[in-house]
Amino acid sequence: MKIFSVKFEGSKIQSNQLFLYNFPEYAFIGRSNVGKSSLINWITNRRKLAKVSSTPGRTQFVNPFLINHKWYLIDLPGYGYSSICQNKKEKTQKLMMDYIFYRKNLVNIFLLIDSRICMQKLDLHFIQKLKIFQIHFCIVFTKTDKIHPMILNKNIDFCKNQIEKILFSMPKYFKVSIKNRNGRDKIIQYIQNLNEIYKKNFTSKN
Ligand SMILES: Nc1nc2c(ncn2[C@@H]2O[C@H](COP(=O)(O)OP(=O)(O)OP(=O)(O)O)[C@@H](O)[C@H]2O)c(=O)[nH]1
Ligand SMILES: [Mg+2]
Repeated sequence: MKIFSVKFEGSKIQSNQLFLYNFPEYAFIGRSNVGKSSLINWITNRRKLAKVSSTPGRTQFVNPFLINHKWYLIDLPGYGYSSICQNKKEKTQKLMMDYIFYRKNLVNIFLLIDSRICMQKLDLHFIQKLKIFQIHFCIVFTKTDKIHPMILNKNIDFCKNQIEKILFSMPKYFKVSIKNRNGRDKIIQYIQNLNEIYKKNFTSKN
């Protein structure tokens, strides 16, 4: 699938500002600084679309990007440590949670894990919630350029083990490096497949 059009629809700072279209949505979530905004920029091939920073807590709102006039990529604030003040952080987390757990058009969550740091308590807690709310998700191991391939595989096995204690099996996962330009095509293909399924289900219901 070629990405020929990308439109930023403006930051949504409250849940009631969320848009009403029936297009499928794909959201990126994970600890602050894991690489969510960078991955969106890379998928869309636009360097400065989503704001990236080396300081955790850069993305603070729900940021929707309309792709090819037909589906959305959603950049979300991260969870865990961030450099923003407590009051702001609480609002940001509520907005993010409201979006994830109550959004009907949300087809899939890409849950990003830093391949060097592996699963942390917060990630596992988040996966538990996704399970309870029956939200479809897959895992993306990020920053794979920063780690030796053998350690990467070892870390992935460790994560699989942790996840299998919560779910019956490991969900689909991807390995990406923005620096080495690895993993983009597989993610786009995955989205394309889910778009097809969404289209079929949507047309059969209407
Ligand atoms: N080496 C390397 N650095 C990366 C990669 N992906 C992201 N980064 C860097 O990681 C830092 C954080 O990236 P962001 O995309 O802002 O992370 P985020 O998850 O959106 O962060 P918040 O919005 O703060 O939650 C930036 O300095 C990026 O350049 C990667 O694949 N390889
Ligand atoms: Mg961000």
